[in-house]
Amino acid sequence: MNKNKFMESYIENLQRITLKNFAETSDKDRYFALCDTIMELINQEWRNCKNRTRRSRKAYYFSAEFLVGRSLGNNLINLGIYDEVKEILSEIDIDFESIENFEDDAALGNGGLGRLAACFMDSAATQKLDMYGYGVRYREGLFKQKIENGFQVEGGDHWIKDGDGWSIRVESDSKIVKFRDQTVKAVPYDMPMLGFENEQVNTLRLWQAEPFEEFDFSYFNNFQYDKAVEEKNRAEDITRVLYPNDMQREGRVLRLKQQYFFCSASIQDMVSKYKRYFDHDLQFEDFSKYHIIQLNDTHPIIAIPELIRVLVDENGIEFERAVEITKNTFAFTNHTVLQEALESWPKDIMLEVCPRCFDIIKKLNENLVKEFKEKGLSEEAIDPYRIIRFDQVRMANLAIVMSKSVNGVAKLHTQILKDDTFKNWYKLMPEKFNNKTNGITPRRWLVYSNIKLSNFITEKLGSDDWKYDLTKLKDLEKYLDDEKTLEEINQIKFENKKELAKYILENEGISINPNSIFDIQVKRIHEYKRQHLNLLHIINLYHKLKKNPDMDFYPTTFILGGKAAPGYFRAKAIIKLANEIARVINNDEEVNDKIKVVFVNNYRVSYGEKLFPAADISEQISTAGKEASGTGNMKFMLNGALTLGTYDGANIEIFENAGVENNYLFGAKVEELNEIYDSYNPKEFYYKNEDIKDAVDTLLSGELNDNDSYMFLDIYNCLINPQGGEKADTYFVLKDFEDYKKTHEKINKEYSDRLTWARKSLKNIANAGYFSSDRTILEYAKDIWKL
Ligand code: HBZ
Repeated sequence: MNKNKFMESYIENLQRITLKNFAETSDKDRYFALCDTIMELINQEWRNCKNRTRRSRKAYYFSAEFLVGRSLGNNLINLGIYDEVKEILSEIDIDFESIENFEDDAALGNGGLGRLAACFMDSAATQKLDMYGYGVRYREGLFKQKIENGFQVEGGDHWIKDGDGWSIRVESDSKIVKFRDQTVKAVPYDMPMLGFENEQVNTLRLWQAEPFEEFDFSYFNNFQYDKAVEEKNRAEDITRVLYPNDMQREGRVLRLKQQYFFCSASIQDMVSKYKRYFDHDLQFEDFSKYHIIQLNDTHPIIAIPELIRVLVDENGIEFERAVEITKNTFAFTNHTVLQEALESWPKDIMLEVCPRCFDIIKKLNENLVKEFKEKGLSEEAIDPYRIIRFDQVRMANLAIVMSKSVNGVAKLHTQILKDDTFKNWYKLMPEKFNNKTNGITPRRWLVYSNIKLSNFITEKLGSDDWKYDLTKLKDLEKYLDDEKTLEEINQIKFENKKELAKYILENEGISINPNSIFDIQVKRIHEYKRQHLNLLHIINLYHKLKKNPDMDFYPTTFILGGKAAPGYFRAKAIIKLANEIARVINNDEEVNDKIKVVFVNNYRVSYGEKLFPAADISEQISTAGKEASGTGNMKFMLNGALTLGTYDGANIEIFENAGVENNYLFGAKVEELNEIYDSYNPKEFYYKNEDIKDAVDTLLSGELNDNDSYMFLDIYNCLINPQGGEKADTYFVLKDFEDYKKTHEKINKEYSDRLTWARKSLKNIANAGYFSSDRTILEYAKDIWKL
């Protein structure tokens, strides 16, 4: 990059888009001018990539969510010009940080599933894999969380209200999407996905719904302006908002419309390009030679009948042939074993949204049943496989029949899919099933967000090759017994903790001590993730410190954060509980130099970038068997935190790689929980264990105030006093409490041996290489996509 030229074009852009003199421009102006300048810089390479890959085999990642976060810093890092641009800006007296903070997160996802898609985009480009992302351009991303009087209050997230510096509207590639009762235009917005210092620019294409005709002039001419506007709104409604439920299927018509909308537009896009670029010898049999579609969970599965529809209805291909082509084109990833997340659509809703797709699904189901009957299976034996049963379309079954690959996202998770969730399918077609343990991009989650550690690693390894091949971190192990290195590690962590403390003071109004242990749990709020186990433990610890102020105890700051789905009462109760515990403890001068509790407001990607580098302890405490993988656990590990975790998801692989002795494993294993499932009685634990009783009773003792919301009663009930046929403590919080508490005591003791701790921290960093999404995406490319 030519520095002078960059500066020149930046100032030019700034003045052109604002019509202001430089001194009069605002942070917003300066931010958007910088986006423009960077987009100009990558334009050529982006076009080159598009042209070069026209006729190559590509992978298409279909996902209803891409949780991208901010792009400015990450793009500069990937272009290799982060430091230079910062310098250029400071030369003209612009503070980079304030421009950076102007950018709203692109929060087009709920949590792990959406963030994984974004990490995959980064890694695919970095590995020079031709992967295209297809998704939805929601006008409103995931709601903004405010905390009022300890309660979560949701606000809108109109993230592009000031503009969108990172997308190009490609009007000419618009598609028409037809619903039974409505026809809309799908307009693509393309975001560049930059590889790390390698000139590869892939595309994330997000579709926005607009009225087919901007204005219906018949209404207009009849002075029915409201009708005309109504139609416009009805079209725009489709991509107006991201549904905020994670791990919970959403059964509304509008949700299926969203899914069909982006899948139909994407399939049409692929087919029309195929016809355009391959037309001289067009053979649809070859379609699957050039396209492989990875389905990110059940949300995009409607793309399967849509491809058949386009092939059969619009291109005159015979049904059976279309089915064969389709079967070779799709692959399916599952992200959860929670039954409440598995999508099924009532026949009526499907008929209302996409009747032709329902027709096709029905035919696929009939063929399947026929095939099974010919094999001699009884009606009953066929039941678990049916795509349609009791007038419900079971999306996972549709995907499994019609895909060449089915994968889980961590070893244990894939095993559970085989043994349990999809066991019938596994018996029938074992060859389809495979594991792809998740990963995270080290560019965003270390190089960008933890500059100090990143520079330190480069210095120690004598090169920055590790940014391209994260397994190179292993070489850091040669410093395991080097005191100076270990002290430096502690120093870097301390600096990061000071920065976080400053940020938390500014944003949460709570002052925390950077010399205390930073124990962090950030993720969506869900019972299976057991934030309430964390909170019950804090309550009990607080009481112990009150009773015994001279107790040997290393000061600890417990930090929690995450959003609850707006309709998930119990998750919201957990948030209220966290805030109430924080209020009581932080205001109690007898203890607040020893423990503090912070519930960070509006946890999101850009907040995570500040939290992961500053953690000593990473809380990964889900009920064994329930967290498919987790990816936050990897972000903490890569930044040198020790995992306090159950034997679940990718925690297991973290323990395997970094050594269980360098982390803190606790709690029951899946096999044990399966065994005791029917006989489990949490009351036994409650009556036998004083600490448990103390913590649970506090929910109702009056010491904590839920402002008559009955929220704490709800948590109490779900643990030991189940209502209306519910099972008590389904997530085994009380069962695991004692072990959790003891493990915390161990942590608290061991933390004061600062060098031994640093050694463990280094062990984790050095062995985090496996968890790069570069590794994951290469496995998809090799085993499934054959790219
Ligand atoms: O996917 C998460 C898993 O819980 C987590 O363990 C894993 O690491 C991550 C990436 O594989 N699953 C989700 O985030 N699931 C959803 O977000 C979701 C959203 C809407 C739904 C269902 C699931 O209808």
